[in-house]
Amino acid sequence: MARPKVTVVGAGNVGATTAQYIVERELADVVLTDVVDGLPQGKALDLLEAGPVHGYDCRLVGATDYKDTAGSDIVVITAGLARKPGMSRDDLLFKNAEIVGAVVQEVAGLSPESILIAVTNPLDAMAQLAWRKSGFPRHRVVGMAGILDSARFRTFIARELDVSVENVTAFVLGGHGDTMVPLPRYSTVAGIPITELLSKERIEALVKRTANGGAEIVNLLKTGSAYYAPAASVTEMVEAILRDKKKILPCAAYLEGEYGIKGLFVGVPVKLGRRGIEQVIQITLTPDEAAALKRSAEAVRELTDKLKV
Ligand code: TXD
Repeated sequence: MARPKVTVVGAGNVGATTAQYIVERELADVVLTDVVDGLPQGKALDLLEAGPVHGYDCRLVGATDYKDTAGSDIVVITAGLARKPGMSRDDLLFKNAEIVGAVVQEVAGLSPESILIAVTNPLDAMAQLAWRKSGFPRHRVVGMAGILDSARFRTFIARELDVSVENVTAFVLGGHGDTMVPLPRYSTVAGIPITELLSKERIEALVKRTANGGAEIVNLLKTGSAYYAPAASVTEMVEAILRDKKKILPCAAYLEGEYGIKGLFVGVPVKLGRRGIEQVIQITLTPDEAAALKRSAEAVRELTDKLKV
């Protein structure tokens, strides 16, 4: 059986690391593209040459030309600028909109049945732009953010309680940014809500660190933003789709009334399988949580209004 094909657009930190994780798990053949000639070719060849050592047979191709991407099952879009210290995700809006718009125009025609995974920031607005430009149905365009945000929250909870990260689940709603909405009562350690295990003050501190998790890394790295955990998060989505796992994951999805939000990409729990977003999972929110989600959606709406998408 032919292996699935995944295109990763943008051979920078997140894109190249995503390509690496995909082939290391033998999920798909990968086409890595970028505008900088030599970069995707060099990284793809280098990764291909790690195959004999790691023991994967996946093919990797690097290209600056989109024709190699034709017929992809999934297209991951990481092309764009990343944050530098002092920049917000929203500062990237117009430049990255130009880049993502051009990328989608190229890939949508060549892979008309593909599922698009948007990664470029500001995430929710870029996912919405990708959806509009592609003309794809809403279940085939999804944004990566919530898995990363909840992975950060899970890390901090596990460290705080000195338990395995495997025991910790976390629930994060909302846009990818300072207004994200972690839900402590649905975040658990071996099924026990963290509200039973940690004081309100400690939970608030961990929530705050989660919301600032991206900036914490940017301030340390100084010349770029996080990429290992982001790439791992994208890879989990790729796996859920290609292996039809029907996994419930927090992702940016286009809402048509779910959670009282209409016509906007916002982070919610979705079921990811071979058809893409197979279901938006709805839960009842407390009035405070609903208000926080509304505020988060308004912050996303401001950006999509600016882009007129
Ligand atoms: O949670 C999330 N969604 C995110 C998002 C987590 C981490 C990073 N996030 C965002 O992803 C970040 O704010 C950026 O907007 C993107 C990519 O981040 P990365 O860290 O990979 O940035 P790099 O290393 O600068 O790589 C970007 C690459 C670089 O090689 C450029 O040459 C290329 O994108 N690029 C393009 N490729 C193809 N086509 C076009 N037009 C193009 N323009 C730039």
